[in-house]
Amino acid sequence: MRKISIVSILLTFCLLFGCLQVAAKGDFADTKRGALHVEGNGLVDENGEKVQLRGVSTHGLAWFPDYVNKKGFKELHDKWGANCVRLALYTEEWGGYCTGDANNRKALKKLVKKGVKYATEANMYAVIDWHILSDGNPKKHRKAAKAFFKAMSKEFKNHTNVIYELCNEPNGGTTWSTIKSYAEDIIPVIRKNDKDAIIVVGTPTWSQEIDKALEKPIKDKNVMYTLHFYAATHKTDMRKNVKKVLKAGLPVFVTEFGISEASGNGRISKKSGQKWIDLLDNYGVSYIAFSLANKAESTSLIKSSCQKHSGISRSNLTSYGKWYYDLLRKKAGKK
Ligand code: IDC
Repeated sequence: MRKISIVSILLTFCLLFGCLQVAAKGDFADTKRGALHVEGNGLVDENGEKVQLRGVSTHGLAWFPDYVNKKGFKELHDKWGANCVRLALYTEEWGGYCTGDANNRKALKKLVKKGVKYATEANMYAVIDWHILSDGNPKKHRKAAKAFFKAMSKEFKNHTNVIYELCNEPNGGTTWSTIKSYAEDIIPVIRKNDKDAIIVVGTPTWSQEIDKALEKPIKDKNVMYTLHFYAATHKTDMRKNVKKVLKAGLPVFVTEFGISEASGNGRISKKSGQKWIDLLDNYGVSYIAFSLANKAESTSLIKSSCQKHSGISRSNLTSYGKWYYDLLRKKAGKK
């Protein structure tokens, strides 16, 4: 009798431990998880286990190229507990991919390749972000986008950790039907080289109106939709809308967020930020914080007094940076 109860205790323990292991595995992903697929409203790995990507976005690559740093990226993974990094390639702003000359394009492409290499070496997923912003309508640089994604998907066709983000934040009244037709033009170009990579498509009004995508989704099994928020500006109403969309099963990826005001400046709200994170965690939605830079603005993770691109310590981070660093570490089971 006694023996049986010891055996059953042991068995229960093993079962519980096994479950915990699975939960831990499902919670923190690195590239050993292999190619990701969309299932329901989120991502799963090769074994069908849920994956939540949590990471950091660069600032504009043209402005802050030095943060694409081998050691720095490794630290993002090993120390911060990030499992993905986003490479923000502005299309129109200063030094943008579509405004500069051929040399500029060449240098930026090189930087993206370097970024993917370092992310891969550090066991992270990499999001290649075609960062439209002042250009508002993604169709404005459709040709350049097509050539860019053709080259990138060719380059990375054997990578299972590269994710393509087709248009950061459509705005200026660009409708979902315009964005959808742009995406349907670009997706086949990528699919020709990589038939099942994850592709993330921006949504109207600075990627806030994901409900528009729910009304008319794109027919492709590995497409997700972009949601962006800045927590000091975007609060309860937007969260309600997002919850509705997630409940309906739309695959959502927060490829960029901050806890400052939408301008990237002003005050920060950790309270609203935490509410957002709780919602996203609850549904296993992936998220990426903006930005890995020391620019003197509220949405910078690094203090403007810090000139380092690696070896960055917690004390080098802004209040927002510390908040996110602690959060990432905790989620990755580092505390
Ligand atoms: C901002 C940067 C700022 C830069 C500007 C360029 O923080 O330093 O001068 O871009 O126009 C977004 C955009 C993102 C913005 C960020 C903050 O995706 O490019 O970065 N933001 O304004 N959407 C909402 C906020």
